[in-house]
Amino acid sequence: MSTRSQEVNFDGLVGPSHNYSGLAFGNVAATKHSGAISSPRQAALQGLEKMWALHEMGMVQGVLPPQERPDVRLLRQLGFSGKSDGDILRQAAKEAPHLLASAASAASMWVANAATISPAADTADGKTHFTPANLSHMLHRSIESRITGRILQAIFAGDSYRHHAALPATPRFSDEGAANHTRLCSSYDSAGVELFVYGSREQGGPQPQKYPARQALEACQVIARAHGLNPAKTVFAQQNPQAIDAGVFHNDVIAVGNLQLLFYHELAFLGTDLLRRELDRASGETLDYIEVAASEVSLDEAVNSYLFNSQLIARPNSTGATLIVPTECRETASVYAYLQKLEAGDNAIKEVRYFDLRQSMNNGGGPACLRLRVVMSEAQQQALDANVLLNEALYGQLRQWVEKHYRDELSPSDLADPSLLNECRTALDELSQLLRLGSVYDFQR
Ligand code: SUG
Repeated sequence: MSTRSQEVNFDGLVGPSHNYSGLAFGNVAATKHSGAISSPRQAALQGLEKMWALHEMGMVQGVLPPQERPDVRLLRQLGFSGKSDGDILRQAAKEAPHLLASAASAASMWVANAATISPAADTADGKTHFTPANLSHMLHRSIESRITGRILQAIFAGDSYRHHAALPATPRFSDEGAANHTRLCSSYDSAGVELFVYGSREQGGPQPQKYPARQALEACQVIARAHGLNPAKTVFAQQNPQAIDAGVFHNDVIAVGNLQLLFYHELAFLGTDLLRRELDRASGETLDYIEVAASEVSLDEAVNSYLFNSQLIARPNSTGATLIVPTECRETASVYAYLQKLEAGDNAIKEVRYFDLRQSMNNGGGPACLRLRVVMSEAQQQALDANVLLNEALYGQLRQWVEKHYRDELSPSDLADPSLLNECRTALDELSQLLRLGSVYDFQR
C-alpha cells in the first residue's frame, strides 16, 4: 500500500445553536456583532459549500461534528439546579444570561482551535500525534476540549495515532491549538519544520496592552516535547503584541503557511528577520516568503477582511498555490487590489478563490478557523472507520440533515428555549450515526 501522504482539511460543522453573544474579548468581529440575530442553517450551509468546493478542487476534505449545546453539565457545575434541563436553562437565563450564552456557544465549529497535530514524519515514534487544545482562556471555549478529545479518538483510531491529554488549564499553559501552529515542509511525507507562535510567556517580555494574549510559550514547549519533535526542526516565535492589540487573537488571523511558503503580514511577528533565518536553518533550505507590507494593507484592514485567515492549498496536478479567502476580502479596497496583483504576479500563489462565510465571519471565524489540517497517509485514510471524508453522497446527506434540524434564525433570548437543546440532541444523535462515530456525546452515554 502506498504511503503517499496528503493534507486532509477537516472542517467543523457549525452547530444548531450558532449565535452572536460577544463572548470573545479581543476578537473584533465577534464583539461587533454581539446580540445580532444569527442563522444557524445558513452558517452550516455556507460551511458545507466551502467543504464541497474544496472537494471539487481535488482536495481530500473531511468533516468534524459540532458539540452538544447548551452544555447543561457546565450550568450544573456553575450551581444551577432544577428538576429538568429546562429548569436549569430557565434559571440560568434569569440569573446569569452571560453564563447561559457561554454554555450555548457553537464555538467548537472553529476546529483550527481543536488541537495541535504533528504528522508521523515529524515525530520520534513515527506516529501522528494529537493534543486537544485546553482553550482555557475563555469559559465558552474551555468546555470544548473534553469532547473534542473524544471525537478525535473516535475518528483517528488505531496504532498509527497517539492521543495526548489537553494541557493543564492554567494561564501558564493556555493553548489554542493549530491556529497558532504552522508546518512547513518540502512534501507532506518528509520531515517538516513546526512553527509554534505564542503571545505570552512566563518570563515576561513585550506584551499586548489592550487585548489578551491567548497562547503561552510554555504550552507550545510542552506540545513539542510530548509529540517527540526534533528540536532542530522546531521553531518558536512571538506574535507581535501590536497585532494582538489590533484584533489578531490567533496567529492564523495574520499568517498562513503551506509546504515551503509562508504568507504573512509585516507586523505579524516580533523579529521577523530572525524568524526567517531560523526557519531556513531548520528546514535546510531557503523557504518562500510572501510578506505583505503595512503600507499596502494595514493591520486593521487585514483584521477586517481576514486576508490571512485564508487556506493556502496545493491542488493536485497544479503547480502554484491556491488561496481560499472570505468574500470580505473583496469589500476592502486595499486588500482586493493586493489580491488582484498577487494573482496576476509572478509568485507562488497562482489563484485566489472567494467564499461567502458571513455567518461565521461575524463571529470572528474565517476559512482557516473552520478547518483542522491533518496530514494523513493513504493507508491512514483508507483505514478510517468513521464516515468523515466528504463525497457526493455524504455532502447531500449533510445538507439534508441541516435542512431538517436547523433553525433559520436564532436570537440570544432563544438560548433558554428547552426545545433548542432537544433539537440539538436529536440532530447530533442522527449525525453521529451518519458519520459512524459511536456514542461520543454525554447524552448518548
Ligand atoms: O475564539 N469566536 C472565536 C473565533 C475563533 C476563530 N478561530 C481561529 N482564528 N482559528 C474565538 O474568538 C465568538 C463567540 C461569541 O461571541 O458568541 C468566538 O468565540
